[in-house]
Amino acid sequence: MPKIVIIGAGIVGCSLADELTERGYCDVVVLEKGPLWKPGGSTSHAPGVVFQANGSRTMAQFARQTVEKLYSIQHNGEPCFLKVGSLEIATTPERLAELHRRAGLAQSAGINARVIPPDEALKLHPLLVPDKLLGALYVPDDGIARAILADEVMGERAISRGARFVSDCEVLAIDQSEGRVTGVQTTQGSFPADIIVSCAGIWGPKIGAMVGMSKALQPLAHQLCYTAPMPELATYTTEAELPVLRHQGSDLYFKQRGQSLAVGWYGHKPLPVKAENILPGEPAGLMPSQVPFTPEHWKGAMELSAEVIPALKQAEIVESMNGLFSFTVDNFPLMGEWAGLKGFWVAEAVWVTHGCGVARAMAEWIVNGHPTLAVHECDVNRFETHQLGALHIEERGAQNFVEVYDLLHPLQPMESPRPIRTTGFYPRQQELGGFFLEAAGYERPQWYEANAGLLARYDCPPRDAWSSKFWSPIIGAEARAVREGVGLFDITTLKRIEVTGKGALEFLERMTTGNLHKKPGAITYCLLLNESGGILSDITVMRRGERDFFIGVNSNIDIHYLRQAAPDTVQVRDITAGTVGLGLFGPKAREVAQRLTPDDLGNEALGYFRLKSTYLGHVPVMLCRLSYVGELGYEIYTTADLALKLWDTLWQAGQQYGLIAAGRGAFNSMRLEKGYRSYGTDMNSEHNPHEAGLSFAVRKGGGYIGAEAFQAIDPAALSRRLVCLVLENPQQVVMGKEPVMHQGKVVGYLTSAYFGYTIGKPLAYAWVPAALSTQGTGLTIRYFDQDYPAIVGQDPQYDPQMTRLKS
Ligand code: FAD
Ligand code: THG
Repeated sequence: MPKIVIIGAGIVGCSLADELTERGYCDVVVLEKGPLWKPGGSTSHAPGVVFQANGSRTMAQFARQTVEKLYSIQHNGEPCFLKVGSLEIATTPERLAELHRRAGLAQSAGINARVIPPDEALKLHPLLVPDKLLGALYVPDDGIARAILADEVMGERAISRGARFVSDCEVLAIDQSEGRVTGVQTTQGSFPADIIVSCAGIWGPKIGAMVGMSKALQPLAHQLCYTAPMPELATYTTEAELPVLRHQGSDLYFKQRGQSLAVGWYGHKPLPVKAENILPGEPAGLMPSQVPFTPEHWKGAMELSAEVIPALKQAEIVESMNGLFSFTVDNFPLMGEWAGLKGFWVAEAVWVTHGCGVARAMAEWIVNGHPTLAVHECDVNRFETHQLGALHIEERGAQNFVEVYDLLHPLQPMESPRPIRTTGFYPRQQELGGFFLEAAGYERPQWYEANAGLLARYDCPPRDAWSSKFWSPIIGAEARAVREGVGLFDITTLKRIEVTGKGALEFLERMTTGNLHKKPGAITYCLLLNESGGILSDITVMRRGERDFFIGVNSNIDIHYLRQAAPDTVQVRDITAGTVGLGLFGPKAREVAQRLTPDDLGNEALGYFRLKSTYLGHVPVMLCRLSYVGELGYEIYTTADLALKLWDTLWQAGQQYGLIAAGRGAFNSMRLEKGYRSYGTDMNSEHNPHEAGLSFAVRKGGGYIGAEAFQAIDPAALSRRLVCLVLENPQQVVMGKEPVMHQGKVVGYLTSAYFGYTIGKPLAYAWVPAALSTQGTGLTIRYFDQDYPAIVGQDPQYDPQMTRLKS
């Protein structure tokens, strides 16, 4: 059994000790620099307000598990969770619409949530202003976590199973040898460890620095005040009965504490603090995770509060704090084993709300090799290098603080700092009027204004105001023009690696489901599975030479996953930034490319899923005959220095064929029509290849990770499936993630959604129960407060015979 050291006894550390010892991993020591059970971290003063609704299914599940766990454990006979419910209130029509959208997100994650009228909200919370409310989002199972008490209960339970908690013990250094952790040095001597889990919250960057790890986590101060007992609350005798409240429109939240109210405020400017400057108890009386209250930043909070809770006009503030907690560059926590040091794990930037769920996933990960829930959004190894710079972490962290309650469109990019990464095609894309969104830090055109003229040829149905954001009808025109002619797509953001060296083939055959024993020049679409047969990624493996593979992967997580498993003779190299890619797709793609090379590009010479190294004009390229948009054509790769030359070469050759530059919008629409899954959106580690419709990508026989589990699955007895839904009304466009209903009940949720411009209908992929997955089944999609009818359709909708691709 491994020796495990947990750093920090906040909600995450205590819950993790509980979950590990429950699974029989009892050689656990929790080191805490403060006193138990109120050591002075963020958990020690958090009001513990829990709202489960979240745009991420995984985060919502973490919250649901936290509520269930805290509600089930008792401190002196009382549950550690007060299920008082929550209300998010709307005072504007825009916010009311947003609450409908949030209700949908919550429902699709299995959380009981509904929008209620003002009178119902007033009954639940009589202090609310009667005349300004338009409605509220009500989640009956939300409430208040009694986090410190829960820490004690979970900690004592872990101790009863053999864990040790050492208080007043500060970790000062991490010991390592040959790329593995071996233990920690503390103010109370050294502790050996095979596994160290840093649950240090806002001090996470400081612990990271001990091993040379930069953590994308920014501590920020946040203001919270408590009122004196209020006469309006005089009749309440328990800790809390009123639902917790959010008034996002004014950056406020509220909870009851007996006869007082707590008022939390995000309306002030961001107040970042450096982790290394967070010192214990300075000035005296403050917890280490607090900095002195700054009344100038509180200005306006009470006036805005009184607009929705009039009783607060007279209320006196008796306790006030600037409390520190963590923000990250993308709002997700940091979880998992850091790729830079074996045995060094992290569980940080976690709210109380998600604490127990995160801890459970961490324990499963450590004990079983992978968690039950999909954690790719939270993986500590997900970041691009540029995201790990101090300036970036501070700027994006601060921006996420500002936007914490903002009404954000799912496609909305941050405005600053941008641009960060640009491909060599950027100047040309700007000349063509590219409308850019950000992808992995790269500027990536969504469409090109230069194609506006195509609208005369291709009409495009109108959309509602929400789905029209970050969208243009030009997207539709581009998609159709590519299907009829040829388009140029920038596919540089697709991650690329090289796997080379002695044993590369055997290594990849173990790691992937592909049959890779093919002659150089072959391309194979295959999967990475975990031991339980869950999908970790879908990739394309291009065999360039006997021991030379070029692989298109989905994320940095894939790269670290392959690298950590590679034997010493096999090199895994990320070549994304050093190379660029263009997709030349459409029925005329071959004619364009053929003008640029004397090599025969005919179907016999360079068939579907084959690659060729050649020159297009002056530019050395790798031509790969595959297409995520489902048309004849090539992915074309070259080195970054030749980007502009490649673009210009293709552009010139394409003019007589009507070549257009096409953006990501058209790309997505075409991908969805062709039914190609997008990892992380359509499927993830919670799904097996049969359910996801990807069993064709798994080779017969075994020898790959996950084979036993995969072979044990009965494809005739699946409980759910990924299906293609077709909406009949062309004006009913949805965005993805909405709940799917059947006979008034939520039965599933959408993954990707887009308008299919060639088939002329909106499309959406969705996870639904197997019993509702047969073609022709009628379902409804809840979009804001509307029900849109949809039918399970053929998958894929476009070119199921593959005639376009293979000709
Ligand atoms: P912590 O509770 O900070 O625990 C980390 C522990 O690590 C600390 O006890 C620390 O002493 C210890 N440690 C650090 N370095 C070392 C070292 N070198 N050696 C030994 N020990 C070390 N979240 C919600 O979900 N709902 C809310 O309503 C809410 N409100 C909040 C209001 C305020 C004012 C603040 C500041 C935060 C709020 N949060 C809320 C956020 C929440 O409090 C935190 O995200 C959460 O408590 C973090 O838990 P943790 O276990 O990761 O960290
Ligand atoms: N291009 C490359 N690599 C990639 C992607 C890509 N890796 C990550 C991601 N995208 C993988 N996704 C897909 C999805 C489908 C296909 C390729 C990559 C594809 N599928 C064929 C099909 O299902 O019809 C496979 C046919 C076959 O196996 O013969 O083309 O966009 N380089």
